[in-house]
Amino acid sequence: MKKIFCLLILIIAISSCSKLNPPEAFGPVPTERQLAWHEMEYYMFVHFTVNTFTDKEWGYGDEKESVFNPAELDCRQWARVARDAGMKGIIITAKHHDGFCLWPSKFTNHSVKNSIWKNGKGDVLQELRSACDEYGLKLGVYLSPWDRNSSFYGTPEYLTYYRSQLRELLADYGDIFEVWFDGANGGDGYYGGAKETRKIDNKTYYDWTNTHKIVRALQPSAVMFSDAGPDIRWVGNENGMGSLTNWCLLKKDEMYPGGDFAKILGEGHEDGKFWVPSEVDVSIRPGWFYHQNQDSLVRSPENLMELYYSSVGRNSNLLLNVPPDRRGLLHENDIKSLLGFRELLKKEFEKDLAKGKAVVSTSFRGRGYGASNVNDGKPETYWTTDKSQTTGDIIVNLTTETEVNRIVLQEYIKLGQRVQEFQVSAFSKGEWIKLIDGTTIGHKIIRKFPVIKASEIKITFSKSKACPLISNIELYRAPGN
Ligand code: FUL
Repeated sequence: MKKIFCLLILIIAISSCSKLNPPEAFGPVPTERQLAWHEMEYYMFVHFTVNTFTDKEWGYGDEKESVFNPAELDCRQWARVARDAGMKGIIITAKHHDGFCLWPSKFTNHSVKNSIWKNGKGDVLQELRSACDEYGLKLGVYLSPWDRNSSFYGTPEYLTYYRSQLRELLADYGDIFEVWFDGANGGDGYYGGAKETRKIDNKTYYDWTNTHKIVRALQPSAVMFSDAGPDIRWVGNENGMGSLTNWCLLKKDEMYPGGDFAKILGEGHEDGKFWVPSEVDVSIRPGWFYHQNQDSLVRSPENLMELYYSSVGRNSNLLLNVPPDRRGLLHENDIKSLLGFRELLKKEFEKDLAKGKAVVSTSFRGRGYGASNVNDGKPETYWTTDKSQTTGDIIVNLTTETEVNRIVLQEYIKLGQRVQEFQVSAFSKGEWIKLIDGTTIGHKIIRKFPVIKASEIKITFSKSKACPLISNIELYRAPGN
């Protein structure tokens, strides 16, 4: 009897695990490295070079190496602050447009090895690598294609120089999660003493295809960022504004770094053939580099919260620049804002009101794809409809009238980005009231609406390229209205 009972339990367990008729991928899908990147959501940009000491944003390339002397440099402080602020990694300007290298590159004299910092024996990249490891952060590198110091810039030899430096960075500093290729290109500069204007053709000069191969070979898990991908795209502005409609898709073969594509970069291409999600890069101060006269202009915790909504809340990652000062430390004002923002964030999303609540849908695909998957806390489960059905409703029953003012929605992007239009409504005082008209979702969106007392929240997926796949829904009552 006991044996039969056990067998029965086993059969029930096996059959409840086996899902029927799983959906197929629709359109482009993210690679493993892109999926890992989506999970990162929020990380630090560090702009640091000779400019920090010359008070410039773009160094001309003729700066004496001796100006670089961060006497109290402490990468552990940067990493500790980043970790405490809730960030998952740090991307550093290993070389900015001035050409000065923060590591002792074998291919130039314009680097830390000729500075007086640590008698020329220092290596900022090495120190940051160790600090990131200690604090559980990932490391990324920015290597400016434009080099105002190099005499090679503008000639074919420059590509060999650039790629040699890239190889050093990718081979000698452990795992790199993102390689950042800037779009600013060509103009006047020192260029080894020539002091002239050098223009290049963005479309052809850099031969990016072959540079990308180096990254793939040396760091297969790294994503590459530029205006046009290949893995991650610029969002099209430096103000921290992601686009409400935001496809992770791009016709990247029609784009090139430094081109005039701001609007397209924000929204992506609905019919794009490649998965190239957007990253929002923005500074905590007016400048990218540290300037003492901007100490009072650091963004407030509340302002950082707005940035979070307009980036992470709009299916983008947030790359927030926090530039170290001349000591080589993050400034006290910046730290205060970052940690203040971290506290606000905790309060904003303190208690998920959808958690543990009954969720129903007008229809679902069958066993394994029910609406209860959207609030089970498991990113691998999702609700979906029949193959032929591209619309559907999900209702979260809050049991009693509850105040709500935020919603988080996530698609199961492993099988593609699908939702084109959705609405959110609340059942309040006996009627349905529409709160939000939305377009795309993707990895994640977070939307605000005025506080409403509701017993039920309905999400209507009214237009989708294929059956919608929703992996997560959260509801919050954030402080304020
Ligand atoms: C731009 C650069 O010109 C700025 O100096 C900064 O590095 C920013 C992130 O990208 O293209």
